Amino acid sequence: MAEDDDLPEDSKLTRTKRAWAASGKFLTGRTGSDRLPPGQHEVRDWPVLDLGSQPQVETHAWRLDVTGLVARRLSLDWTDFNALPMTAVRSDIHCVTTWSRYDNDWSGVRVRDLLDLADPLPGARHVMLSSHDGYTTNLPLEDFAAETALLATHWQGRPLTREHGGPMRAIVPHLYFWKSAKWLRGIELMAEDKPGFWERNGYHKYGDPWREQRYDGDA
Ligand SMILES: Nc1nc2c(c(=O)[nH]1)N[C@H]1C(S)=C(S)[C@@H](COP(=O)(O)O)O[C@H]1N2
Ligand SMILES: [Mo]
Repeated sequence: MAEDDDLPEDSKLTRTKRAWAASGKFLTGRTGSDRLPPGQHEVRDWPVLDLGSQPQVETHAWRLDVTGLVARRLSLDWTDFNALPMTAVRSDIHCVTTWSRYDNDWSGVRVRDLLDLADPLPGARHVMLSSHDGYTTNLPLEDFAAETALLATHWQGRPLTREHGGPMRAIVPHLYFWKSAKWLRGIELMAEDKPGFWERNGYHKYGDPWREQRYDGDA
């Protein structure tokens, strides 16, 4: 797995998005509709956004590790993972770059079901997700364990494509989409919060689209 040092903190994309965060671009302060959070617009296609590398993760070499504050550390291979109960969830995507996409039919393993196996210790409050491209993102354990949060392998009935994070990605639909790590490799449970990639580059540590928490410092 790539270390944080290998990440393109100085790529054009990162510099541009850091500048948006610094200037508050896209912040409207308007209220959204019942379904569309403030400052968002609906799209029908599905844009691809990442740091520019789309790792090819072969299922024979695939692993998912659950580490940190757990009673039982897990290291699952693809066969172990696919033996877990599968769940289907329909949800909307809200990306911080202002597009939203309705009615995505995901299937995969409910995050909660996996966490139950690992048995989080009482002090576990936050998680850090890390991916095969070196990407990281943080969120509260409670949000990651939400009823609708999934470790998704399928979208609209078909296996997730590589560009969208296949063979497996996180989906946490109630937060901005940057929290939904593609090509997920590891889940670390932690006592204290710690910023991931975009959270170190000007983005909000929580990222609730309904409160328009785009950038670090937004209420
Ligand atoms: N591993 C990884 N996951 C990632 C990213 C990334 O660069 N690497 N980008 C995030 C961002 S900013 C967004 S908006 C969504 C985009 O997912 P999509 O390309 O399937 O639309 O993935 C998120 N998860
Ligand atoms: Mo994003």
